Amino acid sequence: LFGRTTDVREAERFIRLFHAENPSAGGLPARLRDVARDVARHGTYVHTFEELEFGARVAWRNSGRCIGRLYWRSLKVRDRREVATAEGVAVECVAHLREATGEGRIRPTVTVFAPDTPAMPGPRVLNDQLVRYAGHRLVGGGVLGDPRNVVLTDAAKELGWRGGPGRFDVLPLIVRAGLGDPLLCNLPGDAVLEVPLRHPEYGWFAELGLRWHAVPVISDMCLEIGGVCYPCAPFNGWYMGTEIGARNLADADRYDLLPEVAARLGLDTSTERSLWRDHALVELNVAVLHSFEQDGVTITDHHTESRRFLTHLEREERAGRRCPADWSWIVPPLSGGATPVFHRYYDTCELTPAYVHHRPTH
Ligand code: HEM
Ligand code: NRG
Repeated sequence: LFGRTTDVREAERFIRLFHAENPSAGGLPARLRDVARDVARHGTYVHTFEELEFGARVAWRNSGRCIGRLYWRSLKVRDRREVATAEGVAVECVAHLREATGEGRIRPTVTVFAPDTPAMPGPRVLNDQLVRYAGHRLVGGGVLGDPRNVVLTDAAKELGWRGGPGRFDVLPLIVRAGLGDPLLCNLPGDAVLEVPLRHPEYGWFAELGLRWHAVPVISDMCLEIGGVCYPCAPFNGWYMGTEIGARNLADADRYDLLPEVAARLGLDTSTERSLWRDHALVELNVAVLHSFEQDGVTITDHHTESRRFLTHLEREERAGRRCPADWSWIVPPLSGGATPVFHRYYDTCELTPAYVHHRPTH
């Protein structure tokens, strides 16, 4: 066996959950019997579209690290379970980007490709997100671009990619089907919306030449539903500004821009006590929110999103459900204590369906 067999107890638990939350579906005993029979005969079973859609949405609802869960019911589910070839996956990932981007009106979307079965593992995208900026190793040491992606960039070059070298070169997709060789696929430029960053007050900010892509599409997590693993199920919502302004562009092991922004702001960087880092962080985050908003690209700020998340918790409680949350991921990386999510503890249980990080494949 190369692939994976389904645990029938997991399957039964999911089918019961689906019917408990969707009483109009009907026919629970018959469905349980059919699923048990299919698992016994074939080692797995096939979800109905309704089960898949519900499973993908509940997996979002169960994501303890995600602050954006208030709208979990509105997730758009693209059922592409018939797609298992590398070419097919690449084509559908591009289609996902176009549909989810919506010219800036971003729609939370997941595309579900073929699952692991006892006979064959499902396809996989090796990129951790569909859109990633290259990190080019420089000869004298150091990295041009996003240091987070040097290994992926090496892999792409190894497979023949000739891009860059710039600071924001969009990497090609690397897709692997079943046990086959990886396929390289360049993303068409018009499928990748990007936002050039500028500041509402400081004209020089645009000269820094910074940009970020509009849509975060996580493509290296496995969607687990009722004992079935979908190893390729790229999903997206929209960005919270701090992800870009307080982490991607600010972290010392990412774009590390605080010293440059502080210098341009004319801050005193000779002492930590001038709080130049904090000041630069705020202006960087102002620029991110301002630029996305001006370009009509959906984005949220951490104050609004924190309040929404507490509304979500209240709703879940009223529905009689446990809602897992991981404080260290929920609290934003900027002004944590100024947001209401900071001042409390959360239920740390783990629930399925779920999006999970699987063993790295490269
Ligand atoms: C993590 C916001 C939609 C699933 C996160 C994080 C943020 C966030 C800020 C933490 C990221 C980090 O610190 O690196 C949002 C917002 C959304 C959204 C604003 C807008 C609609 C979604 C959707 C899904 C999802 C549609 C799945 C269907 C997750 C998961 C994680 C996460 C699984 C953890 C990722 C990991 O472990 O690396 N989200 N999210 N989110 N979100 Fe969301
Ligand atoms: N911090 C990562 C993205 C992680 C997920 N964030 C979301 N997810 N907003 C980054 O690229 O900065 N989402 O599905 O919307």
